[in-house]
Amino acid sequence: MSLFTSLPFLLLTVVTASCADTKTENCENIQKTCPVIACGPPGINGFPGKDGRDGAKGEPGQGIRGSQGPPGKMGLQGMPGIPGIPGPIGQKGDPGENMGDYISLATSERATLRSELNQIKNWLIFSLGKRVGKKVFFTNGEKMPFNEVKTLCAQFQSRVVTPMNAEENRALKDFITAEAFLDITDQETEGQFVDLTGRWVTYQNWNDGEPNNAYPGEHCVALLLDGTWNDIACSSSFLTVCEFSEGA
Ligand SMILES: [Ca+2]
Ligand SMILES: [Ca+2]
Repeated sequence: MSLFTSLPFLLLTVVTASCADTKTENCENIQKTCPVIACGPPGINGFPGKDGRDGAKGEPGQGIRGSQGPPGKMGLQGMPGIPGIPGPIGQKGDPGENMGDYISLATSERATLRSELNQIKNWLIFSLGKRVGKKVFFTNGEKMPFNEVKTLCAQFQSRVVTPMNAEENRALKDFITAEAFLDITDQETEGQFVDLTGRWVTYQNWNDGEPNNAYPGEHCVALLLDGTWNDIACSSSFLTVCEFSEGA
């Protein structure tokens, strides 16, 4: 045993021997002031010491990196930017056309177009149609029931042919190559023939014994090849002839 480690034991021995030579009261007083650790009561715990210094930075972890998260919500619309700098002034333009010259040219072109259009119309009438007064007759050469003839003529802004006088009736007779429907019926009142506007026809040119309203009822009218009329069934098929009004 070293001297340093045996020192407390030696001190305790000295004190004990000293106390044995004195009165008990004095000994107790001595013990109250005794500096030896072995003879006093346990001390109170001291305050915690100061925090230690930060340790060295550790190595990165070896865990698996997570997947990228979804994009965040769209932010608010930004404020409009400031107006840009005005561009440079452009070059001076060409002088405008004289409005009077333009109108004159347009008028001249319209006159030319009108003349050409009339020429084309005359060619069509000469080759395909028949003009009488302000009427022009055209046919597609087809035979069909009255209602279909009426519908077809209306599609071309015209009407089923209707001779209003002997001149028109003669022109129509010269034009047709087969018996043709006229725009005249007595469908509303038997025996009272009117055109499709409801107007009673003042000019009539019936064949002998016509109209006879033969069975099962004849309420439409056909122009025969000799120019006379015959009341016939509307469901029968006759030549399609439409009349157009010039200038309409
Ligand atoms: Ca009839
Ligand atoms: Ca008849």
